[in-house]
Amino acid sequence: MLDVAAIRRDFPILARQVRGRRLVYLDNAATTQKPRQVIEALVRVYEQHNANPHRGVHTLATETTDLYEAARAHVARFINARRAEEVVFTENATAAINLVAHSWGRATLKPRDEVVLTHMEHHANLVPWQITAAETGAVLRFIPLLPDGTLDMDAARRLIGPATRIVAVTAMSNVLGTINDLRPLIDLAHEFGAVVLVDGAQSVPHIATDVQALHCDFLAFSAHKMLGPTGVGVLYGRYELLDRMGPFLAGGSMILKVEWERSRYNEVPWRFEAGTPNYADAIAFDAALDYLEALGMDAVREHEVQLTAYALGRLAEVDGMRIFGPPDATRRGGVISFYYGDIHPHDVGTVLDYAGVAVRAGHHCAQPLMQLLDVPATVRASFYVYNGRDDVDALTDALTETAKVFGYAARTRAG
Ligand code: C6P
Repeated sequence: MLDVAAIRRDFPILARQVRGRRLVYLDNAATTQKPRQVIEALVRVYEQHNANPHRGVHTLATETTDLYEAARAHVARFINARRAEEVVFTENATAAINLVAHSWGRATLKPRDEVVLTHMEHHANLVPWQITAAETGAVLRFIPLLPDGTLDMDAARRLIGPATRIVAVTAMSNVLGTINDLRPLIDLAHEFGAVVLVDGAQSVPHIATDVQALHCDFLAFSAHKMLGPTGVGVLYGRYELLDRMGPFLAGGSMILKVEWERSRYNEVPWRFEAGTPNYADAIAFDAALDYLEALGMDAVREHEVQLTAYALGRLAEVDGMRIFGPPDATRRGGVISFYYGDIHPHDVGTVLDYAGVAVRAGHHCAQPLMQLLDVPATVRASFYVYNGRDDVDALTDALTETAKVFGYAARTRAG
């Protein structure tokens, strides 16, 4: 079990108040807060080592280069990649997916080839494929959802076939919380010679990830959703695939030899890291991984399953509540989206803020999914290692207050 009280002491921001109330931060699927250890690591880079990596022979440049490459090696260990070179640092998960859509997708897709996505994808794993499909003549196909918010695997078996070239699927929905059973999908895609990109933006921060056991070809995620700094993302790619991929951005660092008319590109992964990288934040990300490893990813997951089960129970007691996603906390992550009575989610979010409770209200960058759910938006509470039952209680208490503010409206939809 996690010691939530001790963990909270590591997060300076959790000591502040919002509108005179204790900050109850339940917007972790959007971004997480940072422990002192990560903030100090970032300060240490700038106070002690700062220089441009891979560009100088002086001491500071060598130190920064070593720390930057050590962070890469740590990420590789964290997801059990075979080698550090399989880890490309990007700006965020979005940039990682765009890199694959651009560099792998544009080079390999032909007219009428099929890219299989799902109905629960974030815009980051949808729009890049729309663009690539429009450019190549490829066709997008979508695995639909069952009423409980899980993937329709029978439909998936019908959709994935000889025309499938790429399957791009989220490991965990940022709206429904659904954790997808990826291995059968990946095996199916591989039977037909397709490559599989897993969007791990919501899963890698919360569930131990082993890319070798998963057999995925690409995995994208963001440091800022796992206690790390903003501005750092990761693209994991199987080395053989990355090695066959051309660059996306071009300029310094990604080259071996430049002539006036042509250039020879650098080795993987530096081929994909044009320009000065965000080395300071990548180095601080290393400290975030240390922090998570010290807690233990299995303990993180167990904590969230228990907290989510508790929250699902408490929210179900609230009159007029419509909760989306699988009812079983073991089938989902710590993300709970709901629609409360007839009150617009933005209004709910605003009233909750007056109680110090931070949730996200909106379409969560999943507009087509909102249409499927037949709502304009949802309220979403999402948990992490520093959340406890007291946070869930604060949420449900504040929801009761919200019903009072909006009076009878909260009951109409339920009735
Ligand atoms: N979802 C949310 O509030 P970036 O923004 O690149 O770090 O992550 C993109 C992304 C990709 N896939 C999934 C499943 C995601 O949830 C996200 C980010 C945040 O739900 C911000 S929109």
